[in-house]
Amino acid sequence: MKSFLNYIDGRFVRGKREFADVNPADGSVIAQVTEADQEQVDEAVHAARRALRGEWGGLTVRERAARLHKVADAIEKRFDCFVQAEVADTGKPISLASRLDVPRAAANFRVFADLVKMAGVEAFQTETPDGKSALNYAVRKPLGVVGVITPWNLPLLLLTWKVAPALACGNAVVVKPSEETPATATLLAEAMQKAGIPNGAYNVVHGFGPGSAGEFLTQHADVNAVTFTGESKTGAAIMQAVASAVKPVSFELGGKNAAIVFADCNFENAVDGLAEAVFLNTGQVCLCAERVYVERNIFDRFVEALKQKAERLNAGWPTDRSTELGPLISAQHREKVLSYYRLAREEGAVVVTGGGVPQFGDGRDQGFYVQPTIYTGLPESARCVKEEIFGPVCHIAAFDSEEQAIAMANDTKYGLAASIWTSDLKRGHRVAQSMNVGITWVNCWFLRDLRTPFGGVGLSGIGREGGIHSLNFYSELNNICIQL
Ligand code: NAD
Ligand code: 6OD
Repeated sequence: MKSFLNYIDGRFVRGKREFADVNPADGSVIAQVTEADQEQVDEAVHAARRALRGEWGGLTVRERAARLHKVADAIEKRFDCFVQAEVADTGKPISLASRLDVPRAAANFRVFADLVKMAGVEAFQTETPDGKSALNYAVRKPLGVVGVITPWNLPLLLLTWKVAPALACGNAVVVKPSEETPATATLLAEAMQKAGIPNGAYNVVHGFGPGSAGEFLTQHADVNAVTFTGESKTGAAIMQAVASAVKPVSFELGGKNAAIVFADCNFENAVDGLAEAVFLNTGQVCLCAERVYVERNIFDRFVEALKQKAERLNAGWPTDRSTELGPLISAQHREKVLSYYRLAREEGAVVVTGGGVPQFGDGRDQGFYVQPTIYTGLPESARCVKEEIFGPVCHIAAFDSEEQAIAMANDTKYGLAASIWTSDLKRGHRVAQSMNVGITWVNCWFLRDLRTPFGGVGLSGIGREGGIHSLNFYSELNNICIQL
């Protein structure tokens, strides 16, 4: 049986306790994972601090960027290994891991390696009241040791989305991947070694949140900043943990994202786009649309078309290249999603399709699959319309005017992403600008340019990452003022 170990100061080390890593496709145990205790988290943080004082801290920006390109090379060299590990851990279809997760991991390193070399400094020539002048300029310095805590839905993509800019800015990191998906963060340690990233610059501690590695890391006195992706309530707990030390945080949290489909849209494009936006990764993407608002005169046609798409999704084995829909991540998460399926019925939903568990007659029946599900007929106040479910499910409601659609879409405590489907460009701009979210797509969804700001408002997060926004979070600016 495979073991996933902690990676501290350039060495793979075992902890005192272990937990099981489960394949969500059939419930089998695929590896044992070592759990980092307080002492090992301490060691990892101290190793990171030493790296900052040692070879890693002494590299120039250009040298750091060159090493990050080598990390990307090392990921690409072991592409299949990373894909297989991600598929086994998450149950996501191999086609998805091959086209999204692993290529994006390599791209994260390349993009931030290139961006950091181009990041300039601000400078101002200042006239003083007494007629003298001064030059102000800012220099970028690393924050220090950054704690990186990530979820299970896009494990490698989301981990490298934070690790790459943090390292590019000269920080050392201690990462705590999700307990559900320990594999690729561990494989990444091997890629770091191959790429010549000095010992201590990248450390991995495995474990859980409260009372385990996650909490030990966020509460550690020598961690300078915490960057976190996960549930909003976990973000709130981490915020409390770092409050007394006033540590900077970057939070990418949950969502209850809306899509607005106008009657003038390209119908086929909108249906294809929404099929992706609702069901990709079995709905386990923070950007997925769980609330779909459709203009009344195309409502029935749209609901029928999306139903056809949902019913044709191939829920195969994740390792099969033709599979389109994998299982949910765990038995516990499946129970949460099924509890919302039950609640939707209690709240009076019309079940357009799905709402249960598929039967396969093979090992997948021991896995964590659910049916892709579409509801209509719920009031906007229903819990299923208000709360993040994080499964392959959406509620579709009709609207009669642009104003009404905007009001319905914005009636949420979350504010991560929205998508607008229309052929009227002016309306596209107008509605997009009125969305209370961090990211709005028009006639597309999850189309990413890594230089753009990414993040949410309200319960969906604090701060923006991406491009210069990542560089700004992962560095401190020291303004220097020189009297001329
Ligand atoms: P989660 O919050 O349960 O766990 C995320 C990570 O935090 C895990 O590594 C976990 O071990 C750790 N953790 C849990 N409690 C902790 C604590 N008290 N202190 C320190 N660490 C702790 O989230 P999840 O279930 O893994 O992921 C799904 C959630 O993540 C969804 O809500 C989804 O919307 C959100 N998400 C958001 C984004 C985004 O970019 N906004 C991206 C992906 C996922
Ligand atoms: O594409 C990204 O950079 C990103 N952070 C995606 C987040 C997806 C949420 O599950």
